Amino acid sequence: MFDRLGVDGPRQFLMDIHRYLQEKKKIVDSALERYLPEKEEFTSSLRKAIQHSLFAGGKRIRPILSIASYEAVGGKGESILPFACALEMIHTYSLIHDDLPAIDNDDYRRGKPTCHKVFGEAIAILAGDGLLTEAFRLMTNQPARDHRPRNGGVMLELVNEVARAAGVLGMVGGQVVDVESEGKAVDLPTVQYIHARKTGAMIAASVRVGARLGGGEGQILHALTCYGESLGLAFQIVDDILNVEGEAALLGKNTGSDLSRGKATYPSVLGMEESKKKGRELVEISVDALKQFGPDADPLREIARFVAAREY
Ligand code: GRG
Repeated sequence: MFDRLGVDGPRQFLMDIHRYLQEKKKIVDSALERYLPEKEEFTSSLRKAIQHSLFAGGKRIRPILSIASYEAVGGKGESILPFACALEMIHTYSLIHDDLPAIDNDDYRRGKPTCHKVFGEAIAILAGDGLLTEAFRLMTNQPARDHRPRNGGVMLELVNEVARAAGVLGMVGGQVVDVESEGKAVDLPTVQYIHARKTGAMIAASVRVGARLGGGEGQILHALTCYGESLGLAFQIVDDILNVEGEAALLGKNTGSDLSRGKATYPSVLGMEESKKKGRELVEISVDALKQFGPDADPLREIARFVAAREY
């Protein structure tokens, strides 16, 4: 098996992770369809722009991580789904805005023309704003029964946690330093700062929200936090590597843009081989963090390895 982080040779799979990802993606996709307001309820251009980006074929890694984490701690049923879908809405908003001419100016995303290419900049900005806001409506709009989880009061804390990961202390804050670092020589702590916030915070929050909603606390939550943070950083390192070595057709977006824009990335600071080594170490740390868990955490273990091996 070829591994994106440079690990060669066959390995034993704990489960069929591709089937698992497909099944969970289907569940997330149909929940997203259900949770969007009815088509009569909002303006057609906005609905079309949101649907274009939301259903363009994303991997759904963040919602799937939240479900896998929820199930790893014994969570049952569907109360995770509004949070899982909210995380995907926030992620999709960030991609729409990231692709805008004022930021990365990308023409393709998820194998399709970017939102602003199809609908114009104004509608793309508003589609992103709409998705971000819908995410918070969805997280706070659940039936009364879902407002009484085992550890009462946790719902408000979870919404706060998602806001923290998405906002100035997380994704948006990291993105600002990313934009401001373009074309400059940056050091490793700066790249780590950018990656941990721009990408890592939402991935770690996805894992933590799933765990907390499923009733995970104490040592269990601590271990899953360590898993999520290491995996989040590894995810963006692989993304950096794919921007150099990946295939645009598989990725559904253009490659080589980081170099041409002088972006702060792991390969630009550490070089390709060291970046792969760092990515491997982080994936190992994330899998090691799950030592105390049994087979219920196998999906999380295999998702970490999927991240290391991903081609898209
Ligand atoms: C407010 C104008 C304005 C911009 C904000 C916050 C922001 C823009 C951008 C966040 C930066 C960002 C896009 C981070 C995510 C980077 C990343 C690894 C994206 C790819 O994620 P995948 O591989 O994509 O999970 P799919 O398409 O599979 O969902």
